[in-house]
Amino acid sequence: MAWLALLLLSQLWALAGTSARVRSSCSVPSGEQPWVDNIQVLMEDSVMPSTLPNPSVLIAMNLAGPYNLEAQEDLTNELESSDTADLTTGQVALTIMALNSSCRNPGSKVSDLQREMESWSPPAPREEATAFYSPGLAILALCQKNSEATLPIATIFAKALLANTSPFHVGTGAVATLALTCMYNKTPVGSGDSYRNLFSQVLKRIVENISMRIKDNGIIGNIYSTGLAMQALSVTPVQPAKKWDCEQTMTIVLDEIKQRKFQNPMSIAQILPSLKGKTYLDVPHMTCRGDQGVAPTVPTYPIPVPTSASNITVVYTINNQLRGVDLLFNVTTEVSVNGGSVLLVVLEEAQRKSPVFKFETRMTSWGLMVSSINNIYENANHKTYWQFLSDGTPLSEGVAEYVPFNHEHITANFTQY
Ligand code: B12
Ligand SMILES: *[C@@H]1O[C@H](CO)[C@@H](O)[C@H](O)[C@H]1NC(C)=O
Ligand SMILES: *[C@@H]1O[C@H](CO)[C@@H](O)[C@H](O)[C@H]1NC(C)=O
Ligand SMILES: *[C@@H]1O[C@H](CO)[C@@H](O)[C@H](O)[C@H]1NC(C)=O
Ligand SMILES: *[C@@H]1O[C@H](CO)[C@@H](O)[C@H](O)[C@H]1NC(C)=O
Ligand SMILES: *[C@@H]1O[C@H](CO)[C@@H](O)[C@H](O)[C@H]1NC(C)=O
Repeated sequence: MAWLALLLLSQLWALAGTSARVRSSCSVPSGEQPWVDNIQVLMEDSVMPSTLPNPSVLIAMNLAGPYNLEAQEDLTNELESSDTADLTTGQVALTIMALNSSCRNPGSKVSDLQREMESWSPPAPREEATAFYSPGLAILALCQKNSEATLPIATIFAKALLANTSPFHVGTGAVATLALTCMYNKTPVGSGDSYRNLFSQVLKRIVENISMRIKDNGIIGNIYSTGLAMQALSVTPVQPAKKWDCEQTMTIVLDEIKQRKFQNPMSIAQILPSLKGKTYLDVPHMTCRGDQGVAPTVPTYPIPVPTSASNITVVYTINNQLRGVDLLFNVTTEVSVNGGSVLLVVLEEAQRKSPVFKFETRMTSWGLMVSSINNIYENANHKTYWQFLSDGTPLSEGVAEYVPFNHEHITANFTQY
């Protein structure tokens, strides 16, 4: 009899699948919950008045239910008083969603963003996929505020995505899925059918591409794109041909949390909603009570800190072969640092030994980014930047986080995206 009930249930699910909102979701086993609390506390404690306010952190803590109400209040106030003129399109979009998640009115920021997107020129077919990341955030934020007014922009966005021929990018695909799912869900059946068809056609392609990036262990893209990809796969109205195993992905994410892969507040901000069964599409539906947040028993999971018994040697090369840039060079050095040091320490040590290795950084939501080496600067207009590689493979973490191993060969290569 049980199988019959199951069959019936699956039939019902199949039926539900034809309507707009399906949610494949899964949850963290209660025994593992302290690990999640642990990184949430870490993220909330990173909120400092001096640093640039991070809207992604506010969204994540509000979706999860904040513990540190003081941090929540401070961050909300800072974001509320931030000036749109100092922010990029993507940052304005995140700020709007963050204020909405804190039950504040984003004020003129919405019309500023709307205006900016009305004069947006979509990326050319051969432009890199990440060029859709911030515009995707913008359409998501505008859709949540006024989907009808966003329809023309979202249509341009969707068509440009269809026409794009550059390699697929999981994080960007995930943001685009959230944006177009919002639009799809809010476009009325009937009069809006041609729009709904366009959105579902694009969603289908993106979701298939995300699905093709699910590894055997459940990671989607890399570990730092998995959080956004989980959000995308759990809201999309079009399911991938190959069913996604949410529990398997959840298991590997929890493993990686235990391996200290989520210590960067921004990485936590992007994974936390999925761990709590939430997505950015939940932002407009938050209920705000005055007295949320039950102060947690602060988790006391001992996270082992790597030992730094002896020094290690790291081979470090800086390389600029980019034509059109005056100063070409290819210099290698060997530096000795304490085992367990982050890559930034290697760069500092190299700089101390020789002025050729002089470097500068700038602060971003993900932490310090290397902006120049040997006086060659990244340039967004030329799409140039310093890429970091280990034995030829690009690193998936920044210099302030990545911990090199003994005799590793790190290269900083000036290149284009
Ligand atoms: C676009 C992008 C880039 C562009 C940014 C420039 C541009 N104008 O497009 C470029 C190609 C330069 C870039 C470089 C790198 N990136 Co990147 N990037 C992204 C992406 C896809 C979107 C960022 C964005 O536009 N956000 C929206 C705006 C509104 O937010 P924002 O905070 O203002 O965005 C800024 C920062 O994100 C910053 N930034 C981008 N990448 C990185 C990486 C690090 C470590 C830092 C500190 C800052 C930083 O540049 C953005 C524009 O100023 C994210 C994906 C994601 N999930 O966030 C990955 C992502 C942030 N990048 C990542 C990585 C690993 C890198 C590199 C370290 C790769 C490498 N091997 O060299 C380098 C940085 C090296 C350095 N010089 O220090 C990882 C970070 C993971 C982690 N735990 O640290 C992410 C999450 C992608 C992934 N899933 O692996 N990146
Ligand atoms: C967030 O925005 C939505 C859409 O504008 C609105 O309906 C909702 O009331 C806002 N939420 C809060 C808590 O202000
Ligand atoms: C996704 O997959 C389709 C094939 O299903 C392919 O044509 C397309 O170029 C891929 N990339 C994007 C961004 O859609
Ligand atoms: C840079 O120098 C190393 C040896 O120091 C060499 O193996 C490598 O091919 C050089 N790379 C370029 C791009 O010239
Ligand atoms: C170990 O590394 C530190 C830098 O972290 C350096 O100052 C010191 O000289 C190194 N010690 C040895 C024995 O190489
Ligand atoms: C380094 O950058 C140059 C210039 O973009 C590029 O041609 C080369 O392939 C890059 N090297 C590596 C190892 O990525």
